[in-house]
Amino acid sequence: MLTQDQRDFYDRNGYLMVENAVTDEQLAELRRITYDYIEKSRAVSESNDVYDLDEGHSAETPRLTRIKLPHKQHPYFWELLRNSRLTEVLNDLLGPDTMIQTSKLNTKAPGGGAAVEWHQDWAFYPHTNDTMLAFGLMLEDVTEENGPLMVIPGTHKGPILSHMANGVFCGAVDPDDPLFELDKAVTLTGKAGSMTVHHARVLHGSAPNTSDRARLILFYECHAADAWPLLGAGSYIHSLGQRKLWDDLQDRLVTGELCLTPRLEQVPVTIPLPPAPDASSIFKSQKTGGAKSAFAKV
Ligand SMILES: O=C(O)CCC(=O)C(=O)O
Repeated sequence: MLTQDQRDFYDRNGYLMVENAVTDEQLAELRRITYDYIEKSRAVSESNDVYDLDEGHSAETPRLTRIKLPHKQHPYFWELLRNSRLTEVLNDLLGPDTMIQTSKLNTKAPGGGAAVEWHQDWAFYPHTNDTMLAFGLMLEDVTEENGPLMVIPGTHKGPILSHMANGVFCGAVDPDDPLFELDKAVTLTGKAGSMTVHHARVLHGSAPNTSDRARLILFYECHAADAWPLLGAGSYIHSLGQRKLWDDLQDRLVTGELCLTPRLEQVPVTIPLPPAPDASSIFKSQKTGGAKSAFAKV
């Protein structure tokens, strides 16, 4: 359970660091499964439903940007979210009825693993209310050198900045946007087993990995069951048809019950369209959408 101070900190700043979010045994199992996936990526030469490959990936030197949807790839990732300390933090911050929006295991390979340009997750998937967050569970130590997550405190209460470039949704803010205050950024480093929490509206990004160690962070993006997607990354539900939509909702329930009466709040919404030429992941949207880099300047 989080303390009242931790909850207040999250409400005020839009982020939180939770130490020892998993046990040593859970961490060891997560690492074993993850390195097994990385090992198996040697046989893969193009991005597919499991892997998003980084530049320079080969059978000799696996380089991934991401393992996609880990909670669907391996039951342990799903079990962890449903029955662990993570579940308690989820209920503390979102209430009893919670759903997963998506998951990803961002693997920033040693020596250059890609930056994630500054953005607000909300810009990708606006919902009827913003009771939404992302967990970032560190599977290896995260230091200044291996591409830590950075956040700008308090921005979850501010505007959603433009994520457009060249007329398309590029999934990143313009580093020259006067509303983007990089000097207020906080870097979230920690020991393996620590977990960051960030609100869906908080501005965040991460630099390339300049170390010789992998940076492995397992992200779970979740929301209260009464937050319903409007469009964007959640828009696949519109093409499912009623039966599959219903099944999908059950599959995404983490705790409590589904809620068929969306809570409508006064939230800032811009529909993330038109998409970048390749919108299959944030890395692809930022790259093919022509996002300007805030990290190139640093
Ligand atoms: O991997 C990271 O450092 C950040 C990931 C992220 O913000 C995202 O995928 O939306």
